[in-house]
Amino acid sequence: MRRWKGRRTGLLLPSALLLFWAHSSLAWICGQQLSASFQQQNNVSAIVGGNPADILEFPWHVGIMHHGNLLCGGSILSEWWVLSASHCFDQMNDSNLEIIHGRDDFSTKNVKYQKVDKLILHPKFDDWLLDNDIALLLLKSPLNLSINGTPICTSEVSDLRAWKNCWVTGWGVTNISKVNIQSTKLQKVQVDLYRWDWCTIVLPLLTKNMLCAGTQDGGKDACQGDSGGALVCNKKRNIATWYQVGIVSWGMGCGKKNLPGVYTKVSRYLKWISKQTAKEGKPYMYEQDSACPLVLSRWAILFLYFVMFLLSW
Ligand code: 4AZ
Repeated sequence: MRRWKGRRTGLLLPSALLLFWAHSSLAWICGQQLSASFQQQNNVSAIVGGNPADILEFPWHVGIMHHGNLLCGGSILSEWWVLSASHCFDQMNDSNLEIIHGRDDFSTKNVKYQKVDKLILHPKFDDWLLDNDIALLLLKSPLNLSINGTPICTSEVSDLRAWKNCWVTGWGVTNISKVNIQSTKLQKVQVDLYRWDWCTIVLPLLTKNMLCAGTQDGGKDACQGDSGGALVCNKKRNIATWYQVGIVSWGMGCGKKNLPGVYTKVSRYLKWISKQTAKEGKPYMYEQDSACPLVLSRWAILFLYFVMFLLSW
């Protein structure tokens, strides 16, 4: 009995340290959404057919500002890096670019700003086809990662059938008939990923670096101003973690039936991202498609609390 008591006390300290590490690391572990409130509300029409979103649901979403105006959306990849679309920055240098993060309403006073140090556009970006529509933004100082500023995960998985529960967010146009009206409150909408072969029938200019997503009846879509924002999904075999599958890129109008929105296919660019980020001395590592990814979810934390409870009892 006494031996068990001694062992128990010996286990208590490592467990407490593990718990402390787990809690503090949750902020930088990617794709974790600490609010479990992906609710459907059907009373407001926005992003085009969406609903208001809480930043705790999409803590990786950022806005990219140019001279104080909202230019595009983006997503946090790490404390140093933001992912967005190349076409947002056509013929623009990196001066006067800033990101806003940590808020779902960018009209509120305490929005957090962070200056951009370097803009990296894809060298093969085609501004006519919008092929290779991807850009990396290196920040001047690192982000303070927290529950309302969390990186999104990326993965090598290229088969779209591996994904479920896909959402797109943005501060873009909410009503196609009022193209100048952008939303100051972040909007979210759920969309389905479509097979590339089907997409090319309705959108013949699609390249292999693009994917298309929408809904059967139309009416739900990203729109002007949402560009650069993330299309995120869960893996069918891991619904606790969010991955960025696409970047809002283009479309023929917004929310039209049988004309889905077009997104840059992120899995085609993971090696490019790794190379660019390493070159700048701030390497970003994406998830290899291993059979057993390390997922430190809130369930793991709860389990650790349970172990602590048993040990201290
Ligand atoms: C745009 O102009 C834009 N419906 C973005 C997405 C879509 C259309 C236009 C998709 O930024």
